[in-house]
Amino acid sequence: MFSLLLAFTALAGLLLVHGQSVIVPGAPWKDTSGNAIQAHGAGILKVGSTFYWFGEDKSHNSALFKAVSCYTSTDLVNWARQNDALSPIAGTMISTNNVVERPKVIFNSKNSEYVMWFHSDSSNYGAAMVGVATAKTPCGPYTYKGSWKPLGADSRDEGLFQDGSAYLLYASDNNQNFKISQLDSNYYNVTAVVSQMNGATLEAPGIVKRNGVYWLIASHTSGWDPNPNKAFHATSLAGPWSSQADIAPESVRTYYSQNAYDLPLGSNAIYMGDRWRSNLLGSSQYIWYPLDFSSGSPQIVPTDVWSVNLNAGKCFLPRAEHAARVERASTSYEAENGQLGGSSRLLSGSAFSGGTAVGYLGNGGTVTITVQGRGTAQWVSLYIANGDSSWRNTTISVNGGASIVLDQPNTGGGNVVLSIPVQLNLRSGSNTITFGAGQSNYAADLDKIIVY
Ligand SMILES: *[C@@H]1O[C@H](CO)[C@@H](O)[C@H](O)[C@H]1NC(C)=O
Ligand SMILES: *[C@@H]1O[C@H](CO)[C@@H](O)[C@H](O)[C@H]1NC(C)=O
Ligand SMILES: [Ca+2]
Repeated sequence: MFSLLLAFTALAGLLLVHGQSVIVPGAPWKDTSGNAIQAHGAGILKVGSTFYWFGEDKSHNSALFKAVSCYTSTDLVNWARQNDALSPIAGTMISTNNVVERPKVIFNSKNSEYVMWFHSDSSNYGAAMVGVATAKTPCGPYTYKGSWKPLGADSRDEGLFQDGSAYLLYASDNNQNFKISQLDSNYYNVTAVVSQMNGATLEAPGIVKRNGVYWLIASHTSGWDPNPNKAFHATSLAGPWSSQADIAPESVRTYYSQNAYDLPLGSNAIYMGDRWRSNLLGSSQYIWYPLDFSSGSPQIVPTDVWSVNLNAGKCFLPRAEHAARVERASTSYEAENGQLGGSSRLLSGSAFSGGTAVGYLGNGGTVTITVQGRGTAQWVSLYIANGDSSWRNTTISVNGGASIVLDQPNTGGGNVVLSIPVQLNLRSGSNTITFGAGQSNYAADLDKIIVY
């Protein structure tokens, strides 16, 4: 897959953009004003050459409704916050005491109107409804039409899919049965169930159509915790749907994320997921990766730092980008080749690069890795394993300077490795990076780092 995507770069030049030029899954994403992007449970709408990103504003670190935000971009990297698309209305199902999740917007050409559907629920998720709102412009603000149970049945996580007609994709019947129902010609309601997957226990759905085949991407149900999201295919939305297939190795639990939206890109797509942080919801991160269809079944390409060429409909890997821009490749450094300090120790494991990682970091253990820098702020990905059920964190000090603290998710096992990005100011030439100094808690085990 990597070689395939690398081959793309030979076909088209890279477009340089101002501001950010790369997508870094799991980093704190900022909008063009420098504020944290608050658009969880994403829905993307394209109008002309502009992308609109709708999502849940969770800056209040609560599951309760604050706003459906609207961001615009022409490159999928630099996002400008616009007015809120939907705001709370007291005394309704979209009050600040209720839940509004997974907003999705499609355009209804008959009425020249944008129609937003969302998961509308009570604070204990007992109401299980859809909500609908409309506007004449993409960001609205939208006028709320109401919330109800489609065809009288539950609807929790949902998505929309447009294919001539429009369809609601939703977890129904207490999240047991997954349904696809057709919308009426106004997109104000559903008319009939066209497909029902009994006992599928699916959430967080999106559909991408490729060469006449519908690919449904969805997670299973594990609350805010990640699980291995799956793909199903069919040649009709009415099914029959295939059995489930992996879009990533099961052990990494979709790289600690849950599907929110799947955006077609050329002959592939972009997987757009959420890395939920249940005890700090506003700090939940965005996990967007290339979704490669070339093997015949969509596979996430777990790329630490990447960019998109919309004109060519391609994703770029950093190595290719660097080759094109600065003729420099990313460099990988094994933690076990660093200088161990204090009580840190080498750990063996088949999941680790080189069969070895450094453990017992923090709480008196450190490792110092010497890397080459370019004299600028550079993305560095830490490949970590954290078998706890909770997050850890590590201190990071560059060239003996003040430490920063980087949060480290639980990775789903002591032998499961995930990469976590951090931006560090490196000087030109040799730098030391020390992990785990001055912290009394244990950091995750460190397998290697990649400097981009
Ligand atoms: C949606 O359609 C159903 C079934 O036709 C109907 O019972 C219900 O009243 C409609 N809801 C709205 C809000 O229009
Ligand atoms: C790092 O993790 C420890 C242990 O979980 C926690 O007590 C501490 O508050 C965390 N530090 C930061 C800065 O988040
Ligand atoms: Ca290693």
